[in-house]
Amino acid sequence: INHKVGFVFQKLSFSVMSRIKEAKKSAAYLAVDKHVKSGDLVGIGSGSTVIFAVERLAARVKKEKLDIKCVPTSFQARDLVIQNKLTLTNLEVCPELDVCIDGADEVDENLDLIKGGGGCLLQEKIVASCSKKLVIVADYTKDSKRLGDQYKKGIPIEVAPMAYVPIKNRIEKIYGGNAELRMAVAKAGPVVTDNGNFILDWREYKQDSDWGKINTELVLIPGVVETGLFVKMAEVAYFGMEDGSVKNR
Ligand code: ABF
Repeated sequence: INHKVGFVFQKLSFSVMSRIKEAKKSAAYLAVDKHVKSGDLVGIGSGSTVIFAVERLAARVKKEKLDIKCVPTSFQARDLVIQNKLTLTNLEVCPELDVCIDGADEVDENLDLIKGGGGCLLQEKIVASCSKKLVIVADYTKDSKRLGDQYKKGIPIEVAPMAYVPIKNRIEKIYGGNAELRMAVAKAGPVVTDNGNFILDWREYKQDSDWGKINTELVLIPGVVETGLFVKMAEVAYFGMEDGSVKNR
């Protein structure tokens, strides 16, 4: 019986996974079609949904001879751009971008975001801040009323390695909750970001907080490099839904 239950469970979770994958794809394809035109300088976010955005960009470059240049937000994004034979550039050459397409861990009803579950928050925030608009692509599980309703892994905070303990203590003392050092698989050591820093995942904070204020306060702590709170940055978010439709906000 256990074997049978396991099999049914496996089948069910497989179908949920493939529904989520399809949702990511529809959101990413639609966002690319609506927001990218020839001549654009495009910020390329990180994560699994962005893979579909890059796939769509590559198809349009081939089919429509779309002329775009891409600035990646991580090692993963850079690799995606190269693998898909898109034109790679950087912020030194192109400091002002037309659009940035990126994923998110959670999007609330004001379009405030938690990002950085994949550890790429610093470059994602820099590239987004250099773009005329930040377009978020996500599946329906990321859609939330208030930050913290959906994403339970906490707010990622990128910190200088030497300062992670004092920063952790300070955050817990001022705001409460736990700010845990993010560890690599099998606790092999701390996760090190593309920028050589550590990440604290801050959980059990108050959900109805003023995130703009908290973000500003956090980045003033010496050693805090950036936070995964993206407040008033996104212009629009596309959510692929369970029924195959795409909703935007
Ligand atoms: C990046 O990838 C991150 O800011 C966020 O943590 C994550 C979202 O990933 P996915 O698209 O795989 O859900 O955008």
